[in-house]
Amino acid sequence: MLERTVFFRSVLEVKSLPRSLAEVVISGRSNVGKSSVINALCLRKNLARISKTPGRTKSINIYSVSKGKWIVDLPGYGFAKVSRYEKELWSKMIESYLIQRESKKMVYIIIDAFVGPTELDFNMVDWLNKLGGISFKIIVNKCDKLHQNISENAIQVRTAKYFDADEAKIFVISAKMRNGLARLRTDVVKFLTS
Ligand SMILES: Nc1nc2c(ncn2[C@@H]2O[C@H](COP(=O)(O)OP(=O)(O)OP(=O)(O)O)[C@@H](O)[C@H]2O)c(=O)[nH]1
Ligand SMILES: [Mg+2]
Repeated sequence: MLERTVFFRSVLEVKSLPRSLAEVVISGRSNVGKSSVINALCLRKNLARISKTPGRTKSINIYSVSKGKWIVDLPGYGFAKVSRYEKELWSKMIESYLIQRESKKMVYIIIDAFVGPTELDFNMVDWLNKLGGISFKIIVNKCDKLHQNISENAIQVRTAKYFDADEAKIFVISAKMRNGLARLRTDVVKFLTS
């Protein structure tokens, strides 16, 4: 189902978005691999633009899986090398998206396997928990950067503990090597078809 995904549009204003039937959201720190994960999920190379320089995805980029069924690529949070004004603009965009879009079914927060969860990731999870009513799951990306002798299961268990979350809500993947994607794909498709 995800193979036929096409770029839909890029927006700076949440208000300018039309209604949709269902949306899954990809969120995470700048450079963590949000766009790469979307490409990997959709079995594509260049659907979502991968940044050589972090902080590239400055707008909300929307990909249409089928009519009204979207994968949403949010701008990355916490990129150091932009002005405070720009940072605030991005966080406002992320927040208003998360607050306003009623058709979002799941927010996937990507964290970096090598770096581990950062304060910004914990802040995001705290914020979502406090807001309430927004379901989220965690994707641990860039697992190819870890030692081979750490099992995916161990990463899953550890990450669940960090975020005080159910292990079933953790996905351990490498967008680069295209590992661990089957379970994630099934999950995404479920939210876009139910
Ligand atoms: N080793 C490794 N590198 C990865 C993986 N996924 C993404 N990258 C690299 O990480 C960098 C950032 O990837 P993007 O997909 O552009 O990340 P992003 O989160 O969309 O970045 P912004 O849009 O700038 O916030 C690129 O150089 C990717 O090639 C992975 O699974 N393993
Ligand atoms: Mg990106």
